[in-house]
Amino acid sequence: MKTCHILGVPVQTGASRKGCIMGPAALRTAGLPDTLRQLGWDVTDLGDARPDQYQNVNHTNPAVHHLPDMVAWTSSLTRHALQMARTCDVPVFMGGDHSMSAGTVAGIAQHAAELNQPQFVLWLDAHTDLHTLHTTTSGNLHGTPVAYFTGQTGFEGLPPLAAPVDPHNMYMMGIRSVDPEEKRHARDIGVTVFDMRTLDESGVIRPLTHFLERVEHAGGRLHVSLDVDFLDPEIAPGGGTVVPGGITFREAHLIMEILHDSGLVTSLDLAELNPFLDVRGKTAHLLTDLTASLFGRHIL
Ligand SMILES: [Mn+2]
Repeated sequence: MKTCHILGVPVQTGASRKGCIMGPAALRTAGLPDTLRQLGWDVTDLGDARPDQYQNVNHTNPAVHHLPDMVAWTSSLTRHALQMARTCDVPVFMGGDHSMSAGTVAGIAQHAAELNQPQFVLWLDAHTDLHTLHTTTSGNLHGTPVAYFTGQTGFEGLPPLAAPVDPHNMYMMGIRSVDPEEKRHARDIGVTVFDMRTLDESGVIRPLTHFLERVEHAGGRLHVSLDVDFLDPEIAPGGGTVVPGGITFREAHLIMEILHDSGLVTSLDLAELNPFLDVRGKTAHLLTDLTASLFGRHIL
């Protein structure tokens, strides 16, 4: 039986709106752990992580806020993710705002390096989250994890990375809200971005299949990071940074089923669920159902 360890990550200080702290509780209420058990997985819910000891860290960019929180969460989550990756088949991280991924991906990538396998990341999000501490104008640090875990400069105060993810192994889908600095950065470092126009024109299957072939060919490990705002706000209202024109219900399930069929996914983030903004648990249920599709349930 394949094993899955689930960790709650109640972090909300990377976002401008409070509420993501309730994300893990909402996903448990929606039945995520039991849903995976019913699919034949050996599931262990590790409970919620806590941040490490806070340290006084400042930054020259006055917009940056809650940097000590991000530092404390990143060091804690890097350690947890590494340990989970060593001890189960597929770790799942229930957020929490997307700043969580600075730590989860850092730890996951460290494990891939131990195995001498390349780490790939599929970033499913309306945003590229490619700001550094210097380029962010909002100061919301959930807009920075990709730049951090791919080893970009501009993260003074954050833990040094054991194994940065090669930007050429980063694929992004669903992107439709990008700041000019991020656009330049994505091009410069070689991240592959399938924006909504590309997906409208070609559908989701071709770019995804192309990416999965690359992962398989390289003998890579694949982390999937799913942000609520990847999805259209009509079906997923429970996020603080929703953008119209997102992925539909059918597209989202199709993506998860293709990912499952590939057998390549080795870890998962569920980010940015804000139950305070959700409508009767709709988004928590959708994330649970999408995770079920990724773990082997076929519904369409
Ligand atoms: Mn995000």
